[in-house]
Amino acid sequence: MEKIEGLEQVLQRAKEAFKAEFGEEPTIAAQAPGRVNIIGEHTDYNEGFVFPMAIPLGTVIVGKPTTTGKIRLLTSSDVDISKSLEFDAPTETARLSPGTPKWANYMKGVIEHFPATVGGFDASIVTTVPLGGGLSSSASLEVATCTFLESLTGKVLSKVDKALLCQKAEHTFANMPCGIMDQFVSCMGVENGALLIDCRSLQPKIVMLDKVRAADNEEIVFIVVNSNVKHQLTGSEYPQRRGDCYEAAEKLGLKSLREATIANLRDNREKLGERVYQRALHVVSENERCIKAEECIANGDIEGLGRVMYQSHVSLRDLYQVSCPELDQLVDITMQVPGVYGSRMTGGGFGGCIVAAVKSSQAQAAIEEVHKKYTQKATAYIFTAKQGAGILKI
Ligand code: GAF
Repeated sequence: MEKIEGLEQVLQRAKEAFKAEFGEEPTIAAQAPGRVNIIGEHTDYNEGFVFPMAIPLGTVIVGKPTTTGKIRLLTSSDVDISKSLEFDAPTETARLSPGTPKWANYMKGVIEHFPATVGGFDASIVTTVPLGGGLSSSASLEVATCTFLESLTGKVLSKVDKALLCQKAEHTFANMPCGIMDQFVSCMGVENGALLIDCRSLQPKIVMLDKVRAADNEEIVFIVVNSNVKHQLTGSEYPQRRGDCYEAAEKLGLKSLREATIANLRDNREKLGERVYQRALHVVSENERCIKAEECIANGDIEGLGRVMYQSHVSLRDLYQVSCPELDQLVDITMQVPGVYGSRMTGGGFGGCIVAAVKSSQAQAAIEEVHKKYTQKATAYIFTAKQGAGILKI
């Protein structure tokens, strides 16, 4: 099992890097977590339901305002060629636009859309979220940036506005037409709680996870295993899935697939065409599973929770077709371990992670089984849910 670096240590690393680069102490520190989604996949951009929690991996940004009109960024992540970057702070006449290195676009997008003047600043960024690992490294960077800017400018946004701004940054500066789930939970995460989010009303329901127990009252934990197959969601597959869903809603005369029912889809199967029908069937049934998962937790029906998690995987694999052989293998391995109730791919797919609900006493055995049988190198975690983004004491 992977050791998880505490927030204090990450903050320390960011501060040391800042001091080494800029020769001063930072005055502002902000953090935002990544996320894992327990269930409800590819439903957010269909105004549906999702059920994520914020995780103890995240991004820390420390920095200081300057009077130079320049923004200087230093990152310790090993992505892209450039580790530091300098550009002019935006003005009325000279706005920011996306460019290279790619990691900076997530930050530039947030700076550009931020509803207050952002002047010059220096910042050091450290992330512990694996990049392209399906745990929302990008949302974590966007939300940490927005939180940092709130402190820098004194302009504080509501959490929903903040999530929407970060989503817009991802659409416009990273060319990724994502839903709202990742940014939302990174802003609103709750210690020990998952959020059942209605992506139409943007209302979250907090579900405490420390109450999730097996029939014998043993605690249930969520293990997350990274296949270490890198996903690249800005490719064509994600927008294509999104397009299929919009086509289905349009052909059914609905605002979104949130309003569709399974009977509705069956009656219109020919009109939709087989591919679009299957995509829509995944979304509509996944919404039902997501609601069911929360009911199962409330009723202590852990077997039921496990069942919908596994059904979700099968649906993502066969109907939505966003899984890959490595994720399927990890799900199959974990499902065979006694004490594992359910397992599924999590996040956008095409690589990234699986999440499994397992009896706490069996978590280590499940992880060992993965290391023994998975044909590639896996990285495994046991996550407890964490608080969303915030300012850190420096
Ligand atoms: C990615 C997206 F960013 C989310 O909005 C969501 O659609 C997810 O894939 C699939 O559920 O993480």
